[in-house]
Amino acid sequence: MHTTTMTRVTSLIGATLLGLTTLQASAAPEIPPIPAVQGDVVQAEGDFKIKFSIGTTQSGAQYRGLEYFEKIVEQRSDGHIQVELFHSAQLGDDLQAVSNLQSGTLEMTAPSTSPLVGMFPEFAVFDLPFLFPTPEVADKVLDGEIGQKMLDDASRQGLVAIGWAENGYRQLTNSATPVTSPDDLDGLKIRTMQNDIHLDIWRTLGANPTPMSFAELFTALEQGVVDGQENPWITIEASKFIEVQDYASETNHVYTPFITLVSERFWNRLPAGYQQLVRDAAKQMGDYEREVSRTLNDQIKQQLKQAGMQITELTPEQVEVFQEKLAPVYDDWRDEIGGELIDAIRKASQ
Ligand code: TK8
Repeated sequence: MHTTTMTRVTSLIGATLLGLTTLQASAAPEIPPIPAVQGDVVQAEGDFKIKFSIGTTQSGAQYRGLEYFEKIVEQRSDGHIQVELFHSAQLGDDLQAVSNLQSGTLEMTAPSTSPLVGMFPEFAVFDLPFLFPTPEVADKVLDGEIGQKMLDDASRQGLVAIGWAENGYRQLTNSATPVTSPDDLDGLKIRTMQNDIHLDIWRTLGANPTPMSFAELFTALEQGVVDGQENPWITIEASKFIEVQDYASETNHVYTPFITLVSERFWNRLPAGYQQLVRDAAKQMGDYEREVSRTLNDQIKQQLKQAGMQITELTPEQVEVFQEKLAPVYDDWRDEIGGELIDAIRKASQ
């Protein structure tokens, strides 16, 4: 192999190793410990097994939440309910896992709401850009009447919706260029979730969006099928996107929740006491997962920087340029989503 290529390859390997070791070497993120189990043992008939599968990896905040859920349910059922956890789409990506719940081959999953908009159009409101100014506003909406009504409405089509958790604020990464304004997106191939509003967002910004399952994303980035993607810092880190993405921009352009779903077939077999236990555990899981997600968010961003990812923190003026360019997305979708729901959520941030 030609000497220059040799030196380039060795320096590349060196850099990557350096980056990873820096990531590993830099102070491990302070993850809030899994809390103690609250509440008494629930007496009920029968023994049950819950397979709970998610699409994100084992080192993300979501999986920590599942570990807490497992602890609560196994302890408070005195072992009569056993929970088995699966991550990294081992039992299917978001859409496949949902269909496995409907067919009864899987008991629980917690997908992002965005890929489910085809089944539950009301979820599209979460995909509107810059709708939730803070995580606290998101909590107020999700833990309030709006969130409860959405869970009730989504308890159909063979599913029971029992809680919310946090995927988080999405950030843009890519392998081609630093992005400080929509102009820098011209022609960039961006992977989006399988969701028409996200496609609309990135087309409106001037990029070339492609809808794709999360399970295929790392390989698509590695092979250059797409140049970039957008996800919260924790998912960017936990999915090792730093290995295939050099640049990131802190856009915070959409807040994505996770929704906790149970197979209706399984739910109907559970005695009432255990249904309430699973519902309580899902609530506690969601609260803890949010805490982990918010504690880690900035720490992970700093870690990615130290590991060599070139992160652009947009100024408020630069964010405004994105917001103005995306205003038409609200006009495009207001009728379909319902102006009332959008206004109610906007009111929640006042
Ligand atoms: C994981 C996905 C992921 C989502 C995406 O299954 O697809 O980019 O952000 O978290 O739900």
